[in-house]
Amino acid sequence: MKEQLLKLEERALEEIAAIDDPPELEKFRIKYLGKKGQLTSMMKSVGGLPSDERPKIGKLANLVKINLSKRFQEAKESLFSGKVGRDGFIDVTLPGREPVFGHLHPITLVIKEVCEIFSRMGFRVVKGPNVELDYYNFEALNIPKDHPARDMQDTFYISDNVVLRTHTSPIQVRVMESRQPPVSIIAPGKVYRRDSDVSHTPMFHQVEGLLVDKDVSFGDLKGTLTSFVRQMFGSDTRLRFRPSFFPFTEPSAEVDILCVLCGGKGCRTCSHTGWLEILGSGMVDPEVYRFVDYDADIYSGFAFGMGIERIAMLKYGIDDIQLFFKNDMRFLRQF
Ligand code: 2NM
Repeated sequence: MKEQLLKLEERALEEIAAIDDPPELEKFRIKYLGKKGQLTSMMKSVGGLPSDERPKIGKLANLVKINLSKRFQEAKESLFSGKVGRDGFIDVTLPGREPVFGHLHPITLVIKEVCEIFSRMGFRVVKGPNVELDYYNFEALNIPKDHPARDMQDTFYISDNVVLRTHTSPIQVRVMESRQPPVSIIAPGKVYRRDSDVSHTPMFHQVEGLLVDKDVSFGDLKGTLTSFVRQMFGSDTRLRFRPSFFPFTEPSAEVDILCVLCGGKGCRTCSHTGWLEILGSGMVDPEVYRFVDYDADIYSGFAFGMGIERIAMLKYGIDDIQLFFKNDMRFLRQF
């Protein structure tokens, strides 16, 4: 038995020294160290030896097992280490790297939510060019040549008659120009203004809406926007319509909600008024219809627009607009 064990060890060590690929090494393990392997079988038969031989042979068998196991581990490590990829050996038993799951940016989430609310009310989402003709961005929206918004100080000019759009309204002009009423559209996208301080970024996001048909009234505007605000900010949200002015709507109104921070008592966020402005709106000025060849005696409609960063800040209680543009994972991971 002693002879047999030593022979087996010698044979096994010779074999393992010649092994240079993982399948061969696995065959070796099964052959000698597996459940039905040669060494394992011999160790089982130790129990049947005369009691005076048993301890010595048992001890020897254990030493052989330890030696072969050690050589097996060494061979395994040298076959796999440094060879992953290079020589085509991949240890498929290694745990995989956990994939990092991303998610949509908070601004994208709010744009989606606004568009979904209006989609359910029958509005169709349309997009348009970020680089826009002066005609669509200003002229057709009844914004006169001497209007301050047209100033070089406020608008990024590409050339004399080409600008980075300062709002998404030109999309609505393009749609009206291409088809007669009824239209009900929602226009999301990036807009650009020469403004950069703690509360302004030169690029931000807007969603604007437009509905034109026969017999559309200011009541339709109020009903539609009230429904939107309550879906966006909660069904018990208090809101008010406050007279305002835009060159492209008449009459015009801004919509305020009761301050989400102080509940109307007055605080820094609402400038101690108790109200927060969340969107602008109005009945489309007949002057705009002249440019797009709509008959103002037959059709009427309302339009509205909102800044998405502002809506997102109020909805999530964020006090710094710059956070949306910094790509700080500690901020973004929270949405
Ligand atoms: C606003 C406020 C009020 C508006 C008007 C139009 C168009 F093209 F129909 F004339 N589009 N969007 C509009 C009206 C936008 O944003 C504060």
